[in-house]
Amino acid sequence: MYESVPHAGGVLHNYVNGQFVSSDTTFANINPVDGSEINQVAEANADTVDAAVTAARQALEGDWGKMTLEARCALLHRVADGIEARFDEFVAAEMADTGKSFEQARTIDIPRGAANFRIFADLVKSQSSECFQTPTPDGRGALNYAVNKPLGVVAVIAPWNLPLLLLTWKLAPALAAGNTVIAKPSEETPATATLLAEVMHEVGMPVGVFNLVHGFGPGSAGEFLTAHAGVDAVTFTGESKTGSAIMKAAADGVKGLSFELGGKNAGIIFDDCDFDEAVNGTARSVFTNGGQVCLCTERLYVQRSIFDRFVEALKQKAEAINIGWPLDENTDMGPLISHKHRDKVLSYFDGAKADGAKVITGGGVPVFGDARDGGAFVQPTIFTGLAENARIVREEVFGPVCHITPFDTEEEAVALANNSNYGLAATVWTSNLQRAHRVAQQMEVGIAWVNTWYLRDLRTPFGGVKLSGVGREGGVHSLNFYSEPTNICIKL
Ligand code: NAD
Ligand code: 6OD
Repeated sequence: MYESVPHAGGVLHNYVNGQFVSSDTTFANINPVDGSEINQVAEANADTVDAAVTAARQALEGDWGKMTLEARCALLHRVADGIEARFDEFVAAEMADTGKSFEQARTIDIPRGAANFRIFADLVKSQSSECFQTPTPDGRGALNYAVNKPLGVVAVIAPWNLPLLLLTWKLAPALAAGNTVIAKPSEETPATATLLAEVMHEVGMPVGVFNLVHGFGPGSAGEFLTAHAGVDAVTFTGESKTGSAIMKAAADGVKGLSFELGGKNAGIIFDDCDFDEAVNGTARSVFTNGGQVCLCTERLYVQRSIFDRFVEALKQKAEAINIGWPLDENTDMGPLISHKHRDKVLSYFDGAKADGAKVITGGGVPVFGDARDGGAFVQPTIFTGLAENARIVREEVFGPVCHITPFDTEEEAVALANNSNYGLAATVWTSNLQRAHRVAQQMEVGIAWVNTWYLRDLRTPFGGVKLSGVGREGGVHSLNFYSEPTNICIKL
């Protein structure tokens, strides 16, 4: 498997001003399945980041700024073609960096990487602008309309859980709207972003339009970027506390910000639901990608009349999950992203037990008796019995775990679900149509699913309230964020 991973044993470079550039400092890229080193990564220093910002600024004023919308969109479709042409390499790289299953990388992560370019290349062609006929005292009137211009140089900072999907989710609309970008993937998952730089190069993206810098957050490429005076806007996906640090760094330049942050998402299961669908859907919403999706459900509220039956059914689902090698076609769940993250998740498990939780299943580390014992695996885990102020019920764990609490009335369920500092997503399971609308509309979140989870239409608004984010992306919301409308007022 490792022989087929692009750049295995080599060095992943930064991509600045149309060239792959190395660095005096490198760091190791580790495969979380067995703890082995995949390759080294060139860490961008402040000068490299500065060169990337300069290149991006120059590109705005060069060929890219002069390119027609049609030509820009055609180029973005060629980027999607380029990802698809090297599909197997992208899949192998994503699996090696994250340990996620072949099935997930093949059906979700990499296809969405290509789809993000296609949808925004198409949507931007129908981006509209406002137009008003304005009365004036002399009766002649005025015509007000707006033209959309790019924001300028945009920093795109991405997390490790869905590396290509989440990087391109912001990169594609930024480019479609005519901006130039500096992308910084997570230090944990540098590989598919590097392959993307190769694709950009191969399809002839004008020099400086797309730049890639590798590194960490504080004191490294992330901080150099967010504090750089030449960056006009920062679009970020990651932890809420990182969002707060970026907001402070970006304050001096009064930069535009779009944040998709953490979640502590609730699932409400009413006793009138389709029981099997609710169990299957909830298992998916808790354990997909090892629980490392910001939209995953970590708090479950189940109506008391079906509580014991539901807990038992979800336990059986959790225990049937195959944990293992990414390439094994039977694998449902891989390791967590790193040993450091596993330590954090396990500390939440220990805290829950110390707080008196009942362990329904899991709560520890699986033992394989092979090289996977060097990996960052944890067991799918379910707890019950804790009060709502317990740490594991309040804080985002970002692992394959949920806590289940019974409720009696609809009002109680709504209050419990909304009792959170976060507000990203909620899931409601019910067969009662009126209740579905009533409850979904009361959820204090950016997205509420009813009888499904993570069903996406990329044109819809996506984001969070409270600690879960600032602004909305998706469809026209993305294009609006990455555009600067200028109002033209013409006296008639
Ligand atoms: P993270 O915040 O640790 O890191 C995200 C990115 O920010 C990385 O590229 C990192 O290097 C960079 N970074 C870290 N500190 C920085 C700083 N001070 N300045 C500039 N850049 C900095 O997040 P993570 O651990 O990679 O991802 C997991 C988190 O992301 C979870 O909290 C999850 O909920 C959240 N997330 C949210 C969404 C969403 O759409 N709302 C999607 C995916 C992940
Ligand atoms: O599907 C998406 O567009 C998206 N932004 C998903 C976020 C997942 C969080 O981990």
